[in-house]
Amino acid sequence: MKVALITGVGGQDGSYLAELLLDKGYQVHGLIRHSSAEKYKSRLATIAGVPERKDNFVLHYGDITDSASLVRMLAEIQPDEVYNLAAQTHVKVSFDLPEHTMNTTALGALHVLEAIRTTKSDCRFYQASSSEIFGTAASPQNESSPLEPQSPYGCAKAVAHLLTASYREAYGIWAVSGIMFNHESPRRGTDFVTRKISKAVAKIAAGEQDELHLGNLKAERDWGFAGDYVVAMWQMLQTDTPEDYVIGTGESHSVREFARLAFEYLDLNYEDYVRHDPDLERPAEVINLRADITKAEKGLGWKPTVGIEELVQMMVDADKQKL
Ligand code: F7E
Repeated sequence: MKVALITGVGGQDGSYLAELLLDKGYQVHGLIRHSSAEKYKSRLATIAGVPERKDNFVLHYGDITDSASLVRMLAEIQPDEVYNLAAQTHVKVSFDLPEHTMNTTALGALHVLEAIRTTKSDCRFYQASSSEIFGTAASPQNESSPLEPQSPYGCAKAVAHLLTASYREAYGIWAVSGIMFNHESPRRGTDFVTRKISKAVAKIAAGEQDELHLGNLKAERDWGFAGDYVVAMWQMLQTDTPEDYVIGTGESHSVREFARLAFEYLDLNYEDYVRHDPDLERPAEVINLRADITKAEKGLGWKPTVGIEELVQMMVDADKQKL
């Protein structure tokens, strides 16, 4: 039985990845911060409620800012695969909490890499890298695009990305970065724009909310379905040689367009409800991110299965049901 360790297992990606690996017959160990445990119980409910999954799933309280606990855990679990998904992942929050973001998102990755090195683990390591490392680089962005991050979060992810490559070169650790463009789902946190929109649309349609306040409506993102992206994470660790891959859909859409599609799905006109709020804008914005996934298509045989309209509808339907 293969053994995997997932940091950030209580997050959107962590919960989808844990399900995928459990269904493939892995024993999965998940690292979760004590303070997150209650909050993320609902995301892990699809594991707790299924005996075949639950029996092979072990939750550990821990933190990627605590390197000693990571060393102890690696020595004890002896995983075949380590997926580092834990981080402070909100870009706007990173402007308010730059040091915390660096400590978790950049140094957290370093702690995991150091733990692998010092325990002489021969595990394969996946680093959750992000399209935010490209920032203002011309789109479509691929594995060779320059790193031009525009936020403390983007900078922290760039450090983690470069450290992963450095540990691969310097110490021969089997380590890769998956450069993931935005990926969403009904499990997305409500402070990210897609879920903020889908939740608001459901509430407005039910007469429980009057307006939706948004920041930059012109920014364009490449939005895919998180369930597809965790498949790519796993595939990256099954290849013959450790290599980084860009993962996205190859299409970008503006925030305005996402909102329009979500409102239209419930026969509403977004212009009647969306209000621009400059306080929700960021000190620096990334205007267009669009993935060039040629390498992933060829090297992994990976393709997204959910388009923008299906994604919007899936999220609005889920929020309607939750109401
Ligand atoms: O913003 C604009 C905002 O916060 C998307 C994270 O998973 O993907 C995510 O980062 C766009 C931006 O995601 C609001 O200015 C307008 O242009 O949903 P978001 P993000 O910043 O793209 C990358 C790949 C990651 O790695 C990150 O961890 O939407 N926007 N109005 C707004 N954004 C938010 N959150 N809230 C608004 O009211």
